[in-house]
Amino acid sequence: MTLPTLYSFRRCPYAMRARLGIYLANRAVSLREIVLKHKPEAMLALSPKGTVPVLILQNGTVIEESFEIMCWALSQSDPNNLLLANSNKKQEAAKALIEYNDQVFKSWLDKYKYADRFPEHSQQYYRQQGELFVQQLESLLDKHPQLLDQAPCIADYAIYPFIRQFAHVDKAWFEQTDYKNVQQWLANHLQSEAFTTIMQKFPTWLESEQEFVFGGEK
Ligand SMILES: N[C@@H](CCC(=O)N[C@@H](CS)C(=O)NCC(=O)O)C(=O)O
Repeated sequence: MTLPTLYSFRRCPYAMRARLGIYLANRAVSLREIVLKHKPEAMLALSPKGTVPVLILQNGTVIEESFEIMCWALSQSDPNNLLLANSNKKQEAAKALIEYNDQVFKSWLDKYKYADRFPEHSQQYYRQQGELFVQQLESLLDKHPQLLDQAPCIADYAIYPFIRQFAHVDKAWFEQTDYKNVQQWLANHLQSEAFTTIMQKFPTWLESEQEFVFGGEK
């Protein structure tokens, strides 16, 4: 049986969230680990915008946004109710958090991480802009152990790979902050089986090489 093909890059937070969605939905895909500097022609032919992740379904449909890949996987099987069925209010809240992450926080994160490329402001300034989101997450996590409830939902999985990057820019700084809830939430997710599984290493896919099955029934 042919499987959908996922073009992925291990360290990309968008690709991490796609792999988390696929893993948590027990979907299997054929994973092609790429190198961003040498994107495969086969991928660019189907998705010229040239970002990962990209999922190619058996019927040729191309899904080239990480959040949509999560939704595709979870709409088929969602044993942990990550899509928050039965609560429109929480679905809206999850969507708003993910949108803020992708449209606002991510750009401050990039500037904080690569501050030398953005000399208009100091690295500390960029960090402070990013912290506005971290503060929002901290208050949510004051109310419950996950962003919107007792159990994690799509927002937790879509967002923590980015908070991980933010924390890793200067680990010593992050660890001494007062964001105790975010620290604990992040640490729990990073120690989880889901994260360990999605971070396993795959050899780089080259046109001639074998693919690797990722995910599937546990
Ligand atoms: N909106 C896209 C963004 C994906 C994205 O920007 N991925 C980065 C890697 S983390 C990428 O592929 N960048 C292209 C490059 O660096 O050449 C999504 O959600 O999938």
